Amino acid sequence: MRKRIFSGVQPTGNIHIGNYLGALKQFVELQEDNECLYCIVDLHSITVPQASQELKKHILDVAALYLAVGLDPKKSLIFVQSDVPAHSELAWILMCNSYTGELSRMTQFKQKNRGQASAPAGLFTYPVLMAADILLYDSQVVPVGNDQKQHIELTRDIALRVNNTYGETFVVPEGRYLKAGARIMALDDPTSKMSKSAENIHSRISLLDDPAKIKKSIMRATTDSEGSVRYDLAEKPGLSNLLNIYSAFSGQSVDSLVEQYAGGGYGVLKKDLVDVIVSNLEPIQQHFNDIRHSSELISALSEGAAKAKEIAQKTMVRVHDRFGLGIRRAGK
Ligand code: ATP
Ligand code: LTN
Repeated sequence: MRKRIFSGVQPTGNIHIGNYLGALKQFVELQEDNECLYCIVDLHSITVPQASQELKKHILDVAALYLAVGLDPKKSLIFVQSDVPAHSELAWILMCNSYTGELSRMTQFKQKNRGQASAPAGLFTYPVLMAADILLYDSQVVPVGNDQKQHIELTRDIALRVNNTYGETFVVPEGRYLKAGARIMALDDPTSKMSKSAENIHSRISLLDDPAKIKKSIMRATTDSEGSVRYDLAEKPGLSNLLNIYSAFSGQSVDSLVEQYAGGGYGVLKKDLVDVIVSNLEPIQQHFNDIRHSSELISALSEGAAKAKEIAQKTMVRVHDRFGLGIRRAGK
């Protein structure tokens, strides 16, 4: 059965292979049999300061990458969050139905807030804006990496709370998570996830990296001194991460890779992995270069925003009605 799917990616920094394998690849598969909305969540990205020109560039980069990896604007709605003002509006209403206690338990907030004497309030209420993104479109399924599980649970809690208090208002969404082990870890520190915001550029491979950079990042990736090729997330997190990446890009199982490289050292495996990544990213980069400065990209985003607004408007009429807000809009 066709489902309404929603997901979002922040336009901060270059999209990396963790985002691709963890999120974008699923987005492309899902658009075949579902009604998908994919949002570039620029309002989320300003929870940390952004240079305006950089942010504008990153929004278009992410949009172009969405298309380059295979999202088709004829099949999926692709749009920018701030083009649909209802996201912020619903976020406020949901904030009034969220508790400071539950928000302070969010691990992503605790991590991002670490060491700061005073954090922007938006960093704290970030998950409520995410809940608004999802609930605004009556989304049934939200494909995300495991790191977002807590935010999805919070979204469900808020939806149920509002439904119980104000009457049936929201569809309660479900998360669709990656298999264990499919989380891509940082190349320089396999105990933390690969992230756009990490300082060391060699901690990640961005989808737009050239072959020389990819080679450098993989060859210097942290492994261990044991030297034998074995999949063991606890004892050998660095090597296991490389095996996961290899397997995800090549479609070859981890077991068969272990067998293939058992006799050799890490160097051979790393060298082949570079080739596998480069050949997978090449067509994506080609497509990206073709469309990044095209009118096709701008019209896809405009059309996406217009259609998203229509759906959002309907939900907001319902929300206003349940809460007793917006007499004019609800028409009651
Ligand atoms: P940040 O550096 O700000 O934490 P990020 O790299 O986590 O950013 P997001 O925009 O927050 O990127 O995530 C986009 C999508 O990619 C989300 O669905 C997220 O769960 C997924 N994702 C992010 N990092 C990874 C990873 N290392 N492995 C698998 N999936 C990931
Ligand atoms: N918080 C998410 C990005 C995000 C999102 C969403 C994902 C914002 N709104 C709605 C799914 C649905 C992240 O950091 N990956």
